[in-house]
Amino acid sequence: MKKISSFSKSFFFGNLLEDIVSPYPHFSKDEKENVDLLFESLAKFGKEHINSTQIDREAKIPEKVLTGMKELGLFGLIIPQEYGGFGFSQTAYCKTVENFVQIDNSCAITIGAHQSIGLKALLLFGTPEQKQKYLPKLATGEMIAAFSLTESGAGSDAAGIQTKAEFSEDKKYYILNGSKIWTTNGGIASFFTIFAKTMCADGVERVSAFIVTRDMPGFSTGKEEGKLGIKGSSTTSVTLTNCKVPAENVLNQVGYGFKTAMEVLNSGRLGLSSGCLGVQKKLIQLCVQYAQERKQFGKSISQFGLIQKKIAQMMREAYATESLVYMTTGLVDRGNIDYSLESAICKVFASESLWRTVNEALQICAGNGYMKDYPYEQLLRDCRINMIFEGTNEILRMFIALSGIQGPGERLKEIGRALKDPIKSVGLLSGFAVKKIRKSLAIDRFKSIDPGFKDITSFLEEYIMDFSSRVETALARHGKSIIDKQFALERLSQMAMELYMLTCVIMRATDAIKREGKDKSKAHILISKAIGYRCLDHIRALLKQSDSNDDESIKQIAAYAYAQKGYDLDAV
Ligand code: MYA
Repeated sequence: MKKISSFSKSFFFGNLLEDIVSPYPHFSKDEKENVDLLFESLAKFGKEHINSTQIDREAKIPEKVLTGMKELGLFGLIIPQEYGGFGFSQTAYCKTVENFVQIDNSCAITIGAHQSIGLKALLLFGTPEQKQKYLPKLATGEMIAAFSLTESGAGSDAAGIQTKAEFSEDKKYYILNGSKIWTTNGGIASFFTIFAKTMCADGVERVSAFIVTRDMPGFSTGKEEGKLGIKGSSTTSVTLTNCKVPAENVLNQVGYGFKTAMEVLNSGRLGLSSGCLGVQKKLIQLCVQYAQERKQFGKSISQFGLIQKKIAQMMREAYATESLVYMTTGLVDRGNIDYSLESAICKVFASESLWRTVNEALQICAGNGYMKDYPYEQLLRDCRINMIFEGTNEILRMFIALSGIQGPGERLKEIGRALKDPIKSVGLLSGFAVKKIRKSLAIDRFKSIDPGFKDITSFLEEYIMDFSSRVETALARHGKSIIDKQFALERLSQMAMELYMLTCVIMRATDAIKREGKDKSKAHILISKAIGYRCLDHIRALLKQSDSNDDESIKQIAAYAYAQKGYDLDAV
């Protein structure tokens, strides 16, 4: 079945597919009750058994904590009930991750890597036999799962992996050779989703995905890596030396491994984003308490404008992240919607807003924030990785822009071809011309947003059009070489991010007003408007930079540093 197109990709054409994002999604009542019940047990378990400082110091999750997590069912959150899991939706899963990170990041990463990515390909693409064989054990945590894609020479360039899988002569096995690095859960997992290149029937090498278990001959994992943060989570290399993997352990079809990995990461990035949101909420709570208790110059520091500014910023960041994340998990739960771009947006936005938040939190607590007696320095170390793993934010920015412009690019190519043969293509060209004229006369308008946001939406609607015309200009200017124009792509992806974020924020605030009335939604209105005005300023600046920027000087400065092998301009 053809997927419903992506809401954010439609911006690149100047279209507003409002029906996809309206109304703002919600939990079902039953699921909310289940999630709330789990939170209660989770909070109690965390209080009694999880010592986050100790986990960080010893760089290990104690065995009894892992056992407790298994008993609570945390390894089976997304596994269907028929296989012994909770069968949570994407929204319920993300809400659980959001809560669990507030207890400990390493523990949350462990269940996150298990479900967001470790067993996700099995869930999405496994055969009934594969599911029957592994899911019950994965649901109880008897088997822990890991996802092994990255290699020393293939990080962001995931398609560049060198691990090979050769079909055995008797056609019963694939023989895997190669090594993977930085596999989360590597040291504790016994179920691995491993990606390797296979020769396909047409003589072309392509990536395939395999279920590999620890007991297979030729499989081994390396020592635990020492890390900056999330120290309790396990990270190791994986080595495959003539590792015999039964032919029936191929996940999805042979040669479809790259797409499989990308689909897994699309949903994995949402788990990570909800984790970032959870830490933001925890930091706000800690900082508000600290600021209200700490006295300087005879009064509570919470009364100082510069502290209020930081707290307000943290509130805006959390509200924006939350609106983005749960809009997007709602898209996943509706099914059959392309959300690849939206999940990348969530990951980039959530990890960067958490980074800004943890930085400000440490600053509010100043000297205390820097000390190990307080939780901030550990949280700062723990959350740095979010901008790196599951796709660096840089590569995801390129992905957002390039996959967005693919549509308009193909459309322009089509128009270009049609112009060469205008007589035959009269239908296409007149359709295009009509659309262009229609667009210049009437831009798509939001229909379901509360009228109180008119001052924001009228600009937003205009900027969606301006954005699409910048896309067209960039494509016309650079053609195919747009792929290498990273400054231009970064601006386009940032604009797409801001447009989607602002849409999610006002949809959510509108929903609050509809459900609770204006009086009870004052906080929603206040925060969403504050986000809106800032966001419009950012978009305005980005539109301006599309025409006038310092791209050339950036390139020249970098070239100078490369030529001098560093900084050679001593002042004295
Ligand atoms: S796991 C490792 C993470 N690694 C990455 O994320 C790798 C990043 N690289 C990439 O994603 C790809 O290589 C990129 C494409 C995007 C650069 N959905 O020619 P292409 C299709 C659907 O663009 P490339 C880790 O870190 C595309 O349309 N399809 O490919 C674990 C095309 O199809 P077609 C997609 O230039 C951390 C084809 O693929 C997507 O080579 C543990 C080729 O595309 C997509 N997204 O590279 C985390 N992308 O041929 C634990 C591409 O049909 C977290 N395609 O046109 C736990 C969380 C919980 C706690 C949180 C606590 C805070």
